[in-house]
Amino acid sequence: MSHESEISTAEHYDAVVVGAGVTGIYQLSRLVDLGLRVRLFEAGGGVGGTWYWNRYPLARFDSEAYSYGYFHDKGLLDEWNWSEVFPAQPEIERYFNHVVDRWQLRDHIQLNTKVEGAVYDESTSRWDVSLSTGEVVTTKYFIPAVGMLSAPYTPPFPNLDKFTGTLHHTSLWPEEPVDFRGKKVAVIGTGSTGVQIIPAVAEVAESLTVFQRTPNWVTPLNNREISEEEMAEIKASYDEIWAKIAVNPLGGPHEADQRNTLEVPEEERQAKFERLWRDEGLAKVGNNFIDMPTNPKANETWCEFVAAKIRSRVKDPVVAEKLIPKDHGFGAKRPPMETNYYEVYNQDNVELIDLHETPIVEFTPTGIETTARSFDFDIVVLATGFDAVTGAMERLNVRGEDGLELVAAWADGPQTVFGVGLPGFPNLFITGGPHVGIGNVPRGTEPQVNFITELIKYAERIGSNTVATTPDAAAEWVEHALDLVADVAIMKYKHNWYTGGNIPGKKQVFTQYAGGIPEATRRMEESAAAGFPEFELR
Ligand code: NA7
Repeated sequence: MSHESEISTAEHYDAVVVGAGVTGIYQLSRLVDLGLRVRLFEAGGGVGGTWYWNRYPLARFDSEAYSYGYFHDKGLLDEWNWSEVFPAQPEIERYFNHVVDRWQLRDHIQLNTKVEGAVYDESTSRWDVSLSTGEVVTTKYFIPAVGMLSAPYTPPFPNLDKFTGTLHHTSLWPEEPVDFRGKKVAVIGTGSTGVQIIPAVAEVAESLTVFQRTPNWVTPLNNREISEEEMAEIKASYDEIWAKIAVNPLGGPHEADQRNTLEVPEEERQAKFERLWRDEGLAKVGNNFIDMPTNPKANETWCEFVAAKIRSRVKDPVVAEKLIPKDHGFGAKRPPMETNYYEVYNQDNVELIDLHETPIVEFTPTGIETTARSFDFDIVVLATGFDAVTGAMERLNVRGEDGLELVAAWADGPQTVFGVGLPGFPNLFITGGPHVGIGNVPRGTEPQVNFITELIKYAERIGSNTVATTPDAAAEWVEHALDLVADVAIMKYKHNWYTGGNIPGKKQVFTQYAGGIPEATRRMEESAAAGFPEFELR
């Protein structure tokens, strides 16, 4: 192995990382620090991953900014100021550019370069990685950090290609601003993304038609500015913030109320719900009563509270009812966070179309036809989500031992150890894909990156050529991950991206690790201390 500090354009690397998102950037920095010759390939024209691609209007965090960044670099914590609790996309993109410069990673990153395939060569135990530039590079370690919400999903609407107006998927948003002023606009989809962009469009468009299939339990983001004084206080208390995050199952600065919902007297419970409603972001999940995800009756009480809030904010009772979920509880789908969302439906220029009542039949050259009406649009926005968790990996065209295709290996659901090692794919490690600790993404992926780094360090120290995940260890890990949700009430609802239920025909299986990020971390640390028994080093 080479330990050259100088970057060379040679075709062989010790490690190739794919994706310059929050996880890939951290993985790259750890490997560079090991002294490896490492290259990161990124399809986009800039760094930031999710925060590069999702540049639609009003895209923003719904995790508290001060819980999301990198915590191990005290100097970074000290010099970076967040302007809001939930800043918008441009500020987050600036943060990642700042980090890449601060950590001097720019020279190791090749932008505008898509990885189109990777094949494991058993004779050399190396990966041949094909790039959109036409080059093929070889690497010992191949580390896709391609994200769990990065493979955009466009539903197969009949005649979509015949539409002559402007069409944008929110996750492939152009760099130049899209002008909605005076335009007839459609937004399809009311997940976290739809809920963010809809108020932006409603404010300026001549008309906005929202096509909603399943309503969500949408609750207030309650964003606000962070003053200079408050930012100074946050900086002074990062250790305490970290201490809270480190023990929180979802990796957020929250603490569940240890009481069971129905044991709390009605009046006190309602007062707590009012506080949660006014609280910031995902506190509605993290600070709620402990049995909210597991006890359907408990979950119902919070849903009734939210439904009453929706009815109080939407003037037309028929529209309000359409916005209230009827077939799933809070948390069964990832709850979106809103700012002025419900009020949009009180505007004269906004109409809500319930696709359960009148489904889309097809696109036409000028718009959309449902079973009831024909609509003309200048712009259609697809806020239709992602082939989540496994989609980005499956689109990479990876072939492991004996030509094993990843898509085939995962036909019955993803097979991993710790969401990191894949049986049949030696020297390949993933992070931020299936079986990552569910919750705040950087908090879930950071322990994986640390684990991968330690594993590589160990393999290099003992002179190992091949690091192979054992099939038994993967089978055991997958069984454990599925057992964790077997009795979780809200997980019985399958129509969500965590289980693949948003993609027609996709195998429905829970794809994340619900044992909590601290527990996932503990298990990885235990493995490292025991010499990585889930892996065979040859
Ligand atoms: P989501 O949450 O998957 O939302 C996608 C939306 O698109 C959702 O409302 C879907 O309705 C709708 N959709 C999908 N397919 C169709 C078709 N065929 N017809 C009509 N409507 C459709 O994606 P987001 O981008 O909003 O958010 C993803 C995550 O990013 C979010 O959870 C946060 O973690 C950040 P459905 O509910 O399937 O009926």
